[in-house]
Amino acid sequence: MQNDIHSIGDNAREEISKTSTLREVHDLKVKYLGKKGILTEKLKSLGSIPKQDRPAFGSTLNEIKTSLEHLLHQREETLKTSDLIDKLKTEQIDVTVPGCYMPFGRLHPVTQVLDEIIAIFTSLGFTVEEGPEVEHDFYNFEALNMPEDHPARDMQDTFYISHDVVLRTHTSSVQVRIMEKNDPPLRVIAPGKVYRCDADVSHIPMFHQLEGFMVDKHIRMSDLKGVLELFIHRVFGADTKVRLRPSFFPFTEPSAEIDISCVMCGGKGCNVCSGTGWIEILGAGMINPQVYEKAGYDPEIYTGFAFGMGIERIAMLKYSIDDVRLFPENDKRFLEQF
Ligand code: 2NL
Repeated sequence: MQNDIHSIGDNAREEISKTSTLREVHDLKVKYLGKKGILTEKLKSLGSIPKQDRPAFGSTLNEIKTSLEHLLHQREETLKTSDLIDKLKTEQIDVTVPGCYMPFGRLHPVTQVLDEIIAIFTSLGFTVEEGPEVEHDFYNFEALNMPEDHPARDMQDTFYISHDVVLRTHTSSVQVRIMEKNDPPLRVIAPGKVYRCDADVSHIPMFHQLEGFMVDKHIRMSDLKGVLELFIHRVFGADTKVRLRPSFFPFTEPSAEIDISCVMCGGKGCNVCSGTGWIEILGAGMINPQVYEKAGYDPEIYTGFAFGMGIERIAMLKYSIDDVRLFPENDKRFLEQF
């Protein structure tokens, strides 16, 4: 019996001396001293040996147990230290190695142009409003003087969600919502994404628009001209010439399209302006009294102007880009140029 436990102790010592990881030390602890460990089981069996042998047997067992505990602890400390030394050797940081170059991110060109335009209008006292991209037929068409049978609805290649819900085709819908909830005087711009079922070099199904309007007593066509001329001169330079050409929109009367002298040839005539020297960049007009009626304003008291522009179009002219599809493509080689 005594020999038996002495050889258990010898085996354990031998095994402990061969350990090379903390995991192995832990496993030996469990094997010999754990709840179901070899020594623990022996201690439990004390009751089944002859009474006179118990004290000697018990004290030998305890001696072995204490010495194993001591050895395991020592081994653990030795391995921890050598682990640390290894780590210090292999995980050194050389603070003199040059860092990795982290490329800067940048704003999308459409966002840059949009931010620039927003800054111009806010400097003139316009506030910025946003609204839903999924819009009710009423705000997108009906309230803008385009009733059910209006040919302008056919002109718009609209994405219908259901019979009377659409993806907004312009951000005028936001302005209608603003007029419905607020009384004049108002100076508001509405930038955002709009959707039309169209795709070629100059059309993409989702693009960005910025519309604006100003309503108060005594607002005249000359106010429209003054504000938009100032805007154009800030974006394209003070030398840019501006002209208003009569046009038609259901929501404005009278209406005008606004041309600027060609950004490429300066007005001489080239293939960008089809030889005319002029490029169309904005639509505008005096708000149609029909629109005021839907908003609940008295057209005898209030007048105002409104305008709308495509942001991609402005960005294309500003940066001489010839294909609008480059914007949503998000090719880094294109985006990194801005
Ligand atoms: C264009 C033309 C335009 C408006 C938008 C507008 C909005 C309200 C009332 C009246 Cl709430 N008008 N917006 C007016 C004239 C032209 O946009 O060529 N857009 C790209």
